[in-house]
Amino acid sequence: MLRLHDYLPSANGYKVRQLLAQLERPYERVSVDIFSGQSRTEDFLHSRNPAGRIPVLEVEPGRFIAESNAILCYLAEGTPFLPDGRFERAQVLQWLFFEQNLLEPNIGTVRYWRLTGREAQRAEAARLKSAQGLEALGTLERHLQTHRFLVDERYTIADIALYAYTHVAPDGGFALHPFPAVQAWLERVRSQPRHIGELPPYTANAHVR
Ligand SMILES: N[C@@H](CCC(=O)N[C@@H](CS)C(=O)NCC(=O)O)C(=O)O
Repeated sequence: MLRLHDYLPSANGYKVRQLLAQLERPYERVSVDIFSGQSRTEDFLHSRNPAGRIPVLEVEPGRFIAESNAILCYLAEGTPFLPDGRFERAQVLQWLFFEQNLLEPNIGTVRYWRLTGREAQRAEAARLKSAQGLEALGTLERHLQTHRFLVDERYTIADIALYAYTHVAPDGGFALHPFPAVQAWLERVRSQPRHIGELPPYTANAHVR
């Protein structure tokens, strides 16, 4: 049985839960309280993920994969969520790398800082990341003006990965009304069978006191 080491409010974890639900793959969820340091213990760092982060998928006892988008690729192999063609697969990777390089570190981080009381201490960094997050939304908008889904006109793990932080961007102060094609795409993603719905809010211990 697959085991997912996870923190429910994590949008990176949400991506994996979303794909597992759509694949109808049973799994055991192992809760990791990242704000009490459970992903930074010696055991976690040495046996699960040397980077000290979730999500981590345990594919069989003692074999672990970290990085949400690597986990998506592993699970989607041989399914309609990852195209077979070399070109289409590279396009999926294009969007997965874009997500990790330009979307999650900007939109995800500003949202996290804002929702957990960390933004005021990092005002200048937040301003820069907000500008870069808007640029990432502009990139998505440009592509989605002429495409129903990110790759090959069908729903793939690229859509799952990009949806995770884009649908909660307003929590980070990113208004979505200037991006109508993005909004329409979010709706198309939400209407896919077995969509798992909302991302749970941060736990109380995520907030700085
Ligand atoms: N690039 C990684 C990012 C993982 C990540 O940043 N996870 C956060 C939760 S969203 C975490 O575990 N943070 C705990 C820590 O840094 O101690 C991925 O896509 O999985």
